[in-house]
Amino acid sequence: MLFNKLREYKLSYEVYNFFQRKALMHNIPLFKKYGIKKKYYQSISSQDFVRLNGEKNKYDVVDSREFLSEHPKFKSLPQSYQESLLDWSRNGYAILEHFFSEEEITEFNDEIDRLIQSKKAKWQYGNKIMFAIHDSKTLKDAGDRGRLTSILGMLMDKKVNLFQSINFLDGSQQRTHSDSIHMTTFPLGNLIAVWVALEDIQPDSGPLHYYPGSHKLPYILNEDFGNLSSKLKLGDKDYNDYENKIQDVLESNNFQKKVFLPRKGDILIWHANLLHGGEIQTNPNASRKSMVFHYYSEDVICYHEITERPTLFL
Ligand SMILES: O=C(O)CCC(=O)C(=O)O
Repeated sequence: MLFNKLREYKLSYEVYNFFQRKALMHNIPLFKKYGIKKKYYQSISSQDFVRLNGEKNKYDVVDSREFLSEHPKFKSLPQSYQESLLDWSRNGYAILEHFFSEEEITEFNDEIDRLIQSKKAKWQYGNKIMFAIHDSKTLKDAGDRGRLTSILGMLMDKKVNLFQSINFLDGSQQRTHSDSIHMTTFPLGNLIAVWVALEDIQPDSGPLHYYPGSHKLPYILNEDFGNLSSKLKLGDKDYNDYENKIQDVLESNNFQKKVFLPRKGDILIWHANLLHGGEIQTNPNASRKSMVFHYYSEDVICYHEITERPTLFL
């Protein structure tokens, strides 16, 4: 209780961050580039960028259907991948079927079992294994596969770096959100995510859902749900208030929800601002083995809007 109270004060993590210079130094040249008067360990939020105009990503400006095929990587991809990727600008997601082979998926699942059995798996937020890539070369290599990062780099039109992984054995049942409230960048939009099906996904297991086209909505950041902080203290809203705001946004727009029911080895790539979440798991016995990778683009300020912390690259 007291610990949670302390966490509301920026100083609590600024002191910790002071000793994490190496993990935070990525922001230092970018603060300089954008004229942000901050130390590497200080809190940072969208409020620090209000007077700046961040460049938009290429395919948020021009249509991938017109220009993506000019990319040297594009022609080497299977026809079905090309079709899905061409709609990146319009949809904010792409589905690549059979991306990982049966053997690769078995290797990933065995590795996760091993992490769980050896108690190396870091369970957080209920049922999520966070950052398994820090404990497993196999899983890190899975997210770092050149044939994957080259596609992500093509969509972002810049190099991307794997930042985080999440492993699930069952559904997250997480309400609809955009990743940009958790992993935020300046300029906005420099995050990209991949969802990997580690088994055939059943409708009653709490599959991933997403709203095609919703990435074009304005980004919902702290100010948009009244969560402004003061010099010393974080805003007084909680994550539930953010989720309610997203629900309001969805209710006042007309996006059609889609539910992802992939086969083992299929992947879904999504845009930094695509609204998505986990369906309710209606079968309590169903598993939903899956893995998410989040990547930041190179040379952008990386932080966490909801907690106003700069991102630690550990
Ligand atoms: O897999 C899910 O149910 C949700 C995953 C998600 O929202 C995320 O990783 O950002």
